[in-house]
Amino acid sequence: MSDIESKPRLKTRLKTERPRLHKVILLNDDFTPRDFVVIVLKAVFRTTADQAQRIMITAHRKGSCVVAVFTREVAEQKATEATDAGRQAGFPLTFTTEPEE
Ligand code: TYC
Repeated sequence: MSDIESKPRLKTRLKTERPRLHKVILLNDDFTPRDFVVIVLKAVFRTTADQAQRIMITAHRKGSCVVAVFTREVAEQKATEATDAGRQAGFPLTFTTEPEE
């Protein structure tokens, strides 16, 4: 018998678990203009001007800020789209994702 053989699972899943949500995180840098960060937040994450301003200023002061939470696919898609918008304009603006606890 193989050493790695495991007992058959007896429990059947009765409930479908909700997918884990992933945070999109905005990282500060020294080069991207503040106004550009606000434009990207409004366009990609559909925030109001006021929310975008607060998120940008928090990342600027603290180094990073959670923008929003989504399913993994949507979080990765939006982080990529927002990071690409920065690259296209020649800025090092970066958005990352991480799973929620
Ligand atoms: N720190 C940038 C500046 O002073 C502005 C900025 C804010 C850039 C937030 C990125 O996530 C960021 N021009």
